[in-house]
Amino acid sequence: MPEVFGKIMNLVIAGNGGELNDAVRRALDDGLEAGEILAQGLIAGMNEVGRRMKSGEMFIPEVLLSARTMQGGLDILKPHLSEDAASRAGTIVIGTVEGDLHDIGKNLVAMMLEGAGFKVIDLGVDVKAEAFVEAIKTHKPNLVGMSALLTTTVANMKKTIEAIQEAGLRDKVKIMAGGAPVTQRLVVEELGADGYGASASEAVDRARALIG
Ligand code: B1M
Repeated sequence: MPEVFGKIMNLVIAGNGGELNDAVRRALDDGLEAGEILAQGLIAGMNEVGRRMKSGEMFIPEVLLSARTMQGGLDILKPHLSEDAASRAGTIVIGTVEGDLHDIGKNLVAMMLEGAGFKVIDLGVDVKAEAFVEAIKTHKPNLVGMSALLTTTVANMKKTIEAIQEAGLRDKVKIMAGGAPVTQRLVVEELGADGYGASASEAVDRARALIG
């Protein structure tokens, strides 16, 4: 593994945005793949932040700093992660469900979908079921994407699907969900979504398959 991945990982953990941005740009200049920089540097760093958060070695302000640092790196990688965006593959409304403020994974999914040619309407974080419903009425998407990172907010994915159903819109959209606490079985069999993505690239494949 190139040494730079370990460096990027440590800069995410340290929350050192200035040096991280330089390291990411240098890695790109050196010809490293954007996808590898993302997986082996940024995401690996954030996984370690998660481990330290859980064990009490890192606290919320530090985790926030790491999250902001990672977002800066993502912004630099964004144009390099884009696939051929020549044709619009469909429209997707995406958001992190009510009660949940985690947006790094959702942003990554949105970015990859955009790169793959989808028009993405990002509703942000803490998105209420009614806001998803309103967005479907306004934007008439082919697909709705929900993200959740907390076990306590997974219930709001179900609440959102029910609200879409109650608004008579369920047969107008496909629904995809993802995030660390959910699985294919939970999302499709228990929540009633149409598809699940374990990662941003899987989300792109699933979106393509669902929209046909
Ligand atoms: Co939070 N947090 N956090 N946090 N946080 C987790 C999720 C946690 C696992 C940490 C831990 O304890 N180990 C834990 C959840 C435990 C649980 O419920 N099972 C946790 C907790 C407890 C909390 C708070 C409650 C802490 C507190 O206040 N006491 C609090 C809740 C706030 C709230 O949301 N209401 C909180 C707050 C925060 C910060 C604000 C400090 C910050 C978020 C900053 C931000 O997002 N802007 C934060 C962070 C950064 C994390 C960790 C460390 C990293 C999450 C992340 O960005 N991962 C996280 C631990 C961890 O996951 N290792 C943790 C990187 C990202 C690329 O991965 O989001 O999984 P991920 O997305 C992936 C896939 O899941 C998938 O693709 C993405 C890319 O590959 N995916 C989809 C995601 N959405 C998808 C949608 C799709 C398809 C695929 O289709 C639509």
